[in-house]
Amino acid sequence: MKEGQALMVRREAYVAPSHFIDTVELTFDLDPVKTRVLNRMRVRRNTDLPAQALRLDGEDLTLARVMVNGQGTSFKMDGNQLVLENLPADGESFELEIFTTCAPLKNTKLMGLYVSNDSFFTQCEAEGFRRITYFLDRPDVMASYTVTLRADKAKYPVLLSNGNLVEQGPLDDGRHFAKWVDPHRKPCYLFALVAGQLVSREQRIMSRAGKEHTLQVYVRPGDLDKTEHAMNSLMHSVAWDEARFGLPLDLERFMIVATSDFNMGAMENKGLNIFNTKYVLASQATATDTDFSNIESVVGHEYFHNWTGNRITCRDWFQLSLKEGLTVFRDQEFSQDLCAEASARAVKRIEDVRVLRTAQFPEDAGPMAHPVRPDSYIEISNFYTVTIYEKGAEVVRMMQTLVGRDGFAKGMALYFERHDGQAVTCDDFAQAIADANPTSDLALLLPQFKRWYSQAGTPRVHAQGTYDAGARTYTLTLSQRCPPTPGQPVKEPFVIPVGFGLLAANGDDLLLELAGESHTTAGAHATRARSAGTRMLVMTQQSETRVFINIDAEPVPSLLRGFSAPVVLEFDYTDAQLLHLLRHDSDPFNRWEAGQRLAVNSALVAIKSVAASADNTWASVLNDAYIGAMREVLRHPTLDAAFKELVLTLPSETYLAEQLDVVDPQRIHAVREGMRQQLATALTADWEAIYAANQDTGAYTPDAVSSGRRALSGMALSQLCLAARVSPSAGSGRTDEWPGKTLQRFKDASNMTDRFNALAALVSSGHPLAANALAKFHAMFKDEALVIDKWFALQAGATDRGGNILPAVRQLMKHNDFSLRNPNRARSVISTYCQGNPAAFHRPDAAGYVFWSERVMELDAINPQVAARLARALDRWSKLAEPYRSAAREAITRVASKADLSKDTHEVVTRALAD
Ligand code: B3K
Ligand code: ZN
Repeated sequence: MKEGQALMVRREAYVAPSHFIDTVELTFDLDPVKTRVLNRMRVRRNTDLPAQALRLDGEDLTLARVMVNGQGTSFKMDGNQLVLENLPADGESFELEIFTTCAPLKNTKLMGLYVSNDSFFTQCEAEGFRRITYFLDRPDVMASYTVTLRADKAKYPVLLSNGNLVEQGPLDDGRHFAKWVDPHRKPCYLFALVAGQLVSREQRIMSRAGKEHTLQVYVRPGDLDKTEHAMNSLMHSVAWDEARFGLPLDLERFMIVATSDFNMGAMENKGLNIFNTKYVLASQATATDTDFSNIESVVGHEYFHNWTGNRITCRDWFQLSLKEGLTVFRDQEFSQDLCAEASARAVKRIEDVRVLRTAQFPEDAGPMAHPVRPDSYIEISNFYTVTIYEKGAEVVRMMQTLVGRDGFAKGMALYFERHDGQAVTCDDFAQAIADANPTSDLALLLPQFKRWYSQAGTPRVHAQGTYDAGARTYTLTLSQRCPPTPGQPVKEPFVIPVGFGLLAANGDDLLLELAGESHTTAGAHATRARSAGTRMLVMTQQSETRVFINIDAEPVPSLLRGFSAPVVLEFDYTDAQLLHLLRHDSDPFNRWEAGQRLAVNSALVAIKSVAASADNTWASVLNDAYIGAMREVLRHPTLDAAFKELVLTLPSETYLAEQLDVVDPQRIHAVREGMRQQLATALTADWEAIYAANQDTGAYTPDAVSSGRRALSGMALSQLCLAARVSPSAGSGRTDEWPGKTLQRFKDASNMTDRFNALAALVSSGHPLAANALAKFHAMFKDEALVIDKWFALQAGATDRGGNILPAVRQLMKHNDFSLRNPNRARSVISTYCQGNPAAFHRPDAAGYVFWSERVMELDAINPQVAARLARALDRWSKLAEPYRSAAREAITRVASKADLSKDTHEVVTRALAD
């Protein structure tokens, strides 16, 4: 890869397509070695532009024939493009027929048409359709598709494509065919086909409008008993989108198909979603509560794309967040709305924010930082990022905050009224939401609000509060700044909604009255002026001050409630103030956040302390007040278990690293481990009580309440096994019994969550019983690929003891069950080690980085998308302390200098080196 710059695609260079393709008739003769594809299109020139050649994209295709209106025609190749000149130049349509072949069995990139477990699957987003046939492979070219599949009937009894099955029947030589017509125009990235030995669970449903639909979930024979949850999730999704946004299912038949070889989570192809098995298959014996909840949100996510993404799609790939940010927002809202209790909604919000802060904030601060609507890319696959998805969802969430929930629903309605059937931009979306709410802050501030789309980086909001006892006022000053990011040295102020409250000494929310704001006015305005609880302060300036009046005693401020904006909030809280918020804040997010801040503060003091303990062990990082507060949370009579588990979970090593200018991963790990051990030993009796109280969650259901109890009891086991190792005489004095009890729990468990938690507790404590349990676990689940992924990941992610993990990982790669070609399996070992186990990966001897560079290069030759994701493990190299920093740089340089690197990996490593 040397052309780098030349291959850069720029948003500003967008031009409409030279031609339109109105209809596409595809005929496939499916054969793993050589599949023949006949593509007959009706094409017409875009008469708004000067006449020009038609340039069709293609990749790894063998071209056999090109015909225009039934006649052979001249063409030339320009790189990967098929160039047709001398085409009919009037606005009339013409028929273009292209005959190509491709080799699905050799397709290890898993883009285009490929074979997995003897079945055919496709993945076209973003630019995979060009690996199936020559085409205008861009999302603003929308066509009607008719697809005929022909294949051996015994080997491929099920033949699926988008839309409706209109005809099927036998052919000669044991072959058969199926013909599908999609009633909806679509961009080619939503095309899909599946062929193979599959079975399906089927469900008929009736929409609110009285229309009947068939829902199907296709899996390999033997997996049918693991499809009930996916089907239930799909039914909930259909009902939710109709109820919340008035968006019904627009197809007679909606299919989900699972495959075990898939680059990502799932794909929203029109009417024929293709999923990674990880997000479909679940039974209580094989899937954890987290798996169940991920399935619910991914099934929801893909289904919601049917409107946000498919009915209205992206004009170009720079607009990716138009569909992804919005659809993540929708799946987050869906999961929250399915929660019966308010506390479970809060738990879901905290989990979402945790992902944002541990994955997106580092991205926004590193070499791959990009705006929610990027300005350029080399390989679009690299921009399916947490910024586009999760930060994009936060931007949509802020819009909802600024216009209200009903206002947002009105905005969505206007968006569909204006743009249904079109390929549009992020501007079109924001404009529709604002226009539907003309008096809202969003409408008034729209150009400034849209800086969230154009400026990268995480803004930092600094807050300062002063109480004046004489004047009975509380003065709050908020200021914002956003650090520079690649290509954007200076930022303009953002619109930042800051959820705000003031807590009295008894913990109650104070009445909020702003100086100069009348409270004599009647009606809605008066309510707004004098409101207890949360008030949304909309920041627009670099710095602004507000004065709250009639405050009788010094309050404690609660800022950024509900995490109302994707920013870092800086406020110089005292420990006493944080303990007050942890105890009383009416906003559950900030209650949790207060506990996290306390833990972060203590961790940072230890990490930054000059005098490291001689052997890098840390016995008393946490103070008594913190431990007392955690005990109070554990013993709290009404807080629910899921919330307790979140509060007791210490900030991750990655999150702590982001709070530092120079990162010593070993030091961070040692301090955090010390904190974990302190909680384990100081609270042993409480952990025992918690385990006893939450051990039995009754007949298995993956609902929020019982999942929360399993999560908390799993945490208790893990803490008790840790206590047994570091302090066998703590608590009841018999902590050394816990590893044995945990092994028994592992054996007796009636569901995967309890079983896996017990196994993980043994493994993470490094107890000798772990080896035995791991072997048993493998033997029990040797035929369950998704469980074996967990088995691999647990070992690759285990606590490093004296550098033992890297050799174990190398050993795991030699295991019979290991395969580099299967993305789930490769990720379970390699990504877990390089991206999920910082202390094992960042070795002073650089062996972790050597391993990383070998795997990136090895994977790059097989599957560039998987390689490029792994390549991002060293994004934050420039923050590392020595010797890590130099060694990491050397490893990245080694990858960057490899000949024939894919443009995926090339883009990631060259951006990293420019940091
Ligand atoms: N839209 C797909 C992502 C496809 C990525 C291809 N590199 C999944 C999703 O976000 O729903
Ligand atoms: Zn999506």
